[in-house]
Parts: sequence; structure tokens; C-alpha cells
Amino acid sequence: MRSSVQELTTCFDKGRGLKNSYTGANKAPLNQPHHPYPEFSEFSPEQCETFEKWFHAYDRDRDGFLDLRELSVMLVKLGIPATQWNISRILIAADQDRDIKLSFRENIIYTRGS
Ligand SMILES: [Ca+2]
Ligand SMILES: [Ca+2]
Repeated sequence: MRSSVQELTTCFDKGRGLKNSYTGANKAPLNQPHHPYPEFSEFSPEQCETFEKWFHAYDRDRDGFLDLRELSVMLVKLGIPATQWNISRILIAADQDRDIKLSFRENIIYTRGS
């Protein structure tokens, strides 16, 4: 049985396949529009937009962060049990500033590193 982190990584990796099809051999087209997140240039602008939509769909109170409750809802939607263990593992891996919630940036970095 795959771990919950692997399940979550698989969901994020679906976007990576889109990146490769968008950029061909991972080279940006010459006329590529301004990237909304230059620090995440390994993801296409379209992927970042998809990540944003995904993030905001779970950020129910619109505070720009996924708190424990919102993270639990996300896990359940992904078919991953929202156990304290699973949530803790994600926070340990992704919550860089240790505020016990995930920013969009932390989510992208977590996605990049997984
Ligand atoms: Ca929130
Ligand atoms: Ca955080």
C-alpha cells in the first residue's frame, strides 16, 4: 500500500507531465509571457495558475494559508485519511516557517521537492 505522502505526490506530479508537454525539452518558448512566479520557473505559467486554483479551492477562509482544518479537507478530497500522522508528515516536510499552516509558496516548494 502506498503511503499518503506518495498519494499526495502523485496528485502533484500530474501537473509535472503537463509542464513537459508545454515546454517540450524543458525549454521555454522565445515568446513566453511573463512568468507569474519566476522563482518557480520549472513550472509553466499555466501550471502555476492550476496550482493557484487548487490552493484557493481549499483555502476556504481566503486567508492565503491552508490551516489544519483546510489541510484535512484537502487530504480527504485526495482520498488520503486526514490522520494526525499524515498531516504532521506534510507539515514537517512543507511548513518552512513553522506556523502550522501552508502558504501557497510552501505548497509549491513542497510540490517541487516531492
Ligand atoms: Ca485558510
Ligand atoms: Ca507555513
